[in-house]
Amino acid sequence: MGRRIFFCIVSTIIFLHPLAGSDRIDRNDRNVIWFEQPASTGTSIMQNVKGGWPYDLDWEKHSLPIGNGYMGANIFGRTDVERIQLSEKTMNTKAEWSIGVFTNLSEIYLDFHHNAPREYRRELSLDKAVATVSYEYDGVRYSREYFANYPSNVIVVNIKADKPGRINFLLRPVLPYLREFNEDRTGRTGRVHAENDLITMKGELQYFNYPYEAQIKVLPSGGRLTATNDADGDHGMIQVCDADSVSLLIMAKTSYKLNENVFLLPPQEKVAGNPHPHVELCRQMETAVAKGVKELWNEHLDDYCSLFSRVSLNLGEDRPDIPTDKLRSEVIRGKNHTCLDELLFQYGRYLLISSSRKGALPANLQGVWTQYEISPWTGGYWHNINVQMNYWPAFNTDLAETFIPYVEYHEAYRKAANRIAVDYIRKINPSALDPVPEENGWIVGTGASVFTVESPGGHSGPGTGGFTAKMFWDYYEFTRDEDILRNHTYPAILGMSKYYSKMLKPSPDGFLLANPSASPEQVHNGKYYQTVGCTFDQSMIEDNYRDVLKAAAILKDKSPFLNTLRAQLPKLDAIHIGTSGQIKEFREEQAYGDIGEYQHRHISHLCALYPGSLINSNTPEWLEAAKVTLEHRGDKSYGWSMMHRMNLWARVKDGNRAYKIYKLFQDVGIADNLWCLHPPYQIDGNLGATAGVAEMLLQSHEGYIEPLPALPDSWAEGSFKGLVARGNFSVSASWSGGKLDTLDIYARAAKDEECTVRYEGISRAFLTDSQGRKVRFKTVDENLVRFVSKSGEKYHFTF
Ligand code: FUC
Repeated sequence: MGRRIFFCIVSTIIFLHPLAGSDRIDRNDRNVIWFEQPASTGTSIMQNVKGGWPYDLDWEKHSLPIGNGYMGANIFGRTDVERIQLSEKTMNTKAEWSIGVFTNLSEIYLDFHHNAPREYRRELSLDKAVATVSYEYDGVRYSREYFANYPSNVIVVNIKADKPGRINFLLRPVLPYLREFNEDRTGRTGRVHAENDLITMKGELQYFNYPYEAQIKVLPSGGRLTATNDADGDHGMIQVCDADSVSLLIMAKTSYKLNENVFLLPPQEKVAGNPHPHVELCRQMETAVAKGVKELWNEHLDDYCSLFSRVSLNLGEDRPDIPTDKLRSEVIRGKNHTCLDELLFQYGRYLLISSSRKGALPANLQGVWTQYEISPWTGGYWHNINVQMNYWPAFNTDLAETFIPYVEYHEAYRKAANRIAVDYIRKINPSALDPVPEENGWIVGTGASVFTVESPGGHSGPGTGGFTAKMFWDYYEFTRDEDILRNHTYPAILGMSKYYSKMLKPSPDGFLLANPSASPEQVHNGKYYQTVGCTFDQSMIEDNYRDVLKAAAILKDKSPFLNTLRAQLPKLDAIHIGTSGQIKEFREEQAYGDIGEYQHRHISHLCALYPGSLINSNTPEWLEAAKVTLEHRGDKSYGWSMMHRMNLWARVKDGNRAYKIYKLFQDVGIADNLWCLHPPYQIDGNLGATAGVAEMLLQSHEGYIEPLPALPDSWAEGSFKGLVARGNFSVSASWSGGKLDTLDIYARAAKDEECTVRYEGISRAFLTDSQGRKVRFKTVDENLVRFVSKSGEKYHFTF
């Protein structure tokens, strides 16, 4: 990309107002990812690798992500030419499957030309959600901070120097992947215009026919700004000279608005009529400028820390003073660093908060970050495991609010999903179709984007719907919020059961089976394997029916439809043990591996074990059979699939095996910036890893709270604070020699709840309330006790 050289000077302005700086990061923070060198950026951003995923690039492996749910930025921390790659979640263009694809918005370059700096360090603090860069160059200590403020929807960059008047750089954003509008409708226009202290980037996306805009406001203290544009006015930039410090405020928006029309109307009409984002962006920028950088920082900290600080984990090791890439290489060479276990756990929480906030779209396959024109697998919402895995850590690591974007997304697509349900039932089981469209419920297949949802079929059966509905049940189970149950969970899970109840077909042997049916992406003889009533589909249906009946009992719903579920439930016959002693993936399978790839990445029949709950301690033969399946399937796989296996081993309560897979993931499943590599980068594995650690430390799916259910030998000493158990209990624990020392349970549900706790020998423990008064519990057996927990009370067990 040759840069144009004919500039006309628009303006030069001199600034004197001071910049308020943000707090420094404490170097002893445990939750810091840091490096001694900038991210490399050798690979051109314009390169989209053909014939394979472009997973080998610097962006994926070395840059550090910040985000506020709406926007994401990848920070390279360079001192020569800094690269800030900017994403905005509603930026979509045309992909192979015409469903819309998440696409890069801008590459923002800052030419510093500080070559060969000294004492360089860049880091990402997970405690404060701020990336920093600092180094010495030419006798000056330079530092930069980058944070993504959610309440004001702004990314802030603070650039500082320890001597006045020493900040000089050219701010030069680039709009990538521009192409003329064309017959394939893959066009994208855009221009970058600089005026005074503002750069505006504007353009149109052809396929869905909508505009986008981004603005960068330059706020210097001291020095001069010179805004220039080329003759066409398409390549604006701002030169900063001799400033003491500078802040950049970055904002971006499109005219996309989430509502049912975006899923129902043809591509060109989905967002037609929405206002251009310019006015809203200007208003937002004005508000942010008026607040000032210091207030934006404080606002960011208050907002972010209120979520992130709810959970802490300490696995005993003092964080050694070595950079994260070296820490990881030591782990790969076999040294045990439990601080990396902690860091990766907290990183998932950081990524979820950064990519999933109310009002913005849910976290997609890449969260909220993409450098690509066409993100791998469209950067969409894949419902045969990926999007569900994104939300696995939401509830047990006390981030239930991060699920709200999915709720909003689901409620917007539900009408389209209802139409899919009607078409599906009409096609495969017409006699069961209810004449009232809504009575046929809803269904979502694997593929979905911010513009489309698809029908099940092809490589994945309708279990994708129950898998999705499960998130809604967990949303209630962990919050025990009856408004959530009534207004969000019940409509979602009931609608799913309405669909299922009409698509099941009787089998000759008297069961009710999904037909067609497919265990996600399982391949036999080179083709996706099509069948009837596979374990994935049947178990997701059964789990859904059970959840609906539990919800109906709480809400006192007596509608006759529920009798249909009661009548169908015994005929679902989801789980079977095969001749190898395995949980069968297919009804027609005998020995393990008869059908399908032996070590296929998906292990969908065990969704009944996690995140489902049909296979549990009350079904010991199934639990044993699940282990057999896990053994055959093998540990090593792609990023996210190892993390499903980790959660599954945690559920069968084999902590050492779950930990072995966690270590394997640290070796082959992540990059040095700790992003999960499928490859390519996918956020699901990061979030699955966080869920997995939590599942090893606390479980609650069997009707009781079970601390340390799958503690590996390597975590013999430790403590956690604030993990959540079903019933909305916030749980903290400390242990040594692999045995609990203390257990704290904070009953947060609005109502008093029955609190049941399982732990070896717990009947001999001592229980007090927040006033130190002794609390009597009922001993169910030596290892199981029960008491009524009062809403808002805190309980303390000592052992
Ligand atoms: C599912 C998986 C793939 C990949 C894709 C995005 O189809 O089978 O491995 O993660 O989603």
